Amino acid sequence: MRNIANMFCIHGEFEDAAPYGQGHINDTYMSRWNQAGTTVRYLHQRINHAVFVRPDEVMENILRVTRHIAGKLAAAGTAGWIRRVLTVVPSRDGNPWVRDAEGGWWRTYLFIENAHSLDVASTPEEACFLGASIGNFQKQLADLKGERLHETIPRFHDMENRYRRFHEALRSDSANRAEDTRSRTESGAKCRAEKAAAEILFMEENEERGAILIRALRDGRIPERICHNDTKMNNILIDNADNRALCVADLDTVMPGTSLFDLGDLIRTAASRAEEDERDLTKVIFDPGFFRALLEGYLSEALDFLIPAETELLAEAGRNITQIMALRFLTDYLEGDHYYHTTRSGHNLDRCRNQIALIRSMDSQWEALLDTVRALCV
Ligand code: ADP
Ligand code: GN1
Ligand code: MG
Repeated sequence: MRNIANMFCIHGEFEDAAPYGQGHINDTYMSRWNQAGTTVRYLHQRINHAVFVRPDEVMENILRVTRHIAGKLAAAGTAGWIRRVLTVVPSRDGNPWVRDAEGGWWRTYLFIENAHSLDVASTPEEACFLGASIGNFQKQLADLKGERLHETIPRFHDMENRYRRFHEALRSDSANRAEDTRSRTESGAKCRAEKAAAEILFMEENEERGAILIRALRDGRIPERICHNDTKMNNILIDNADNRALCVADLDTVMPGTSLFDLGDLIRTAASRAEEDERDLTKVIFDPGFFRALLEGYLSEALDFLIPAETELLAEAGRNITQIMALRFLTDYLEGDHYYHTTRSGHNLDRCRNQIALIRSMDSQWEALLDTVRALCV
């Protein structure tokens, strides 16, 4: 890490570095530097090159987006603006990345101090702040000029594409995890726990409904907007001082999409009362109070620019993005866990089961969720 970190334009004396954060995709490290007597931290990430095949384009997007937001915050005289947007630290030769000897791509950000991120919201008020930060992020980017941003992962939230890949994984069943073979084995209990037959059935039954958002986007019924595409709540930094959302991080997938993808991913994470990989499914409850608060926050920023076809789908967005995550976790499980970082056997299947439980919890209160949306969008 010392060698990598030294390739960036950082003053001072390197002290140490350690792995950092809970991300599923990149490898993240925090380093400490002695800058003439003051310890200053930086965040370094090895960009997952298997996931992001054009890291140069990822960084081009991130530079455009962060400079745009920083310019706005500074122009408005926002106090403490430097903690409200990620700042890319260039390499010593002026690039927003460096390459290591193994061909890896690295980037560095200023470390945003006195902030934290959470996997589960603790109060509706917190959910409200998170919602407002995503609405604000979309608003900040609404007037970004120039070329369309690169699609850093093509068809990322395209449910039809995700289902095609799921069916392929199912057909090949390369890790032998699809079929429930408990009747044919000695160790039936373990086998049943690790096979995915029930989850596969759920996905098949929900395929048609899952296509609602992507069809609306493709048919032009809802507008394409610049969005973040990965707004699970632990990608939002929260200020330790007042517990308000401070800065939207993890910008690799900032690209064209629909506002509903971002709202949906936040609903999925901030209105659930459990972490995404909680195995005790009795704890996986969709909380209508957190949902309402989150929407209130989001709409306080976004109601001005959303069109009716978008507001009609606000509840569906939460269900939809939860479904796409269940499907992606299941597909990765069937393929042998190549995509997401996992820390235990069956981790992706646990995540899939958790997301299905969350959908069931939403479905059991669906009419009330629609009433909430209608009440807030008048
Ligand atoms: P991944 O793509 O693997 O999810 P992230 O970019 O989300 O990686 O980073 C991992 C975690 O590190 C985030 O969830 C966030 O809590 C924290 N983080 C990210 N960027 C910064 C930053 N500039 N300063 C402080 N913490 C950060
Ligand atoms: C990944 O990078 P991270 O951990 O914030 C994934 C998201 C999923 C999320 C599920 C680029 O997000 O799409 O929603 O895991 N990011 C990518 O936890 O695939
Ligand atoms: Mg992340």
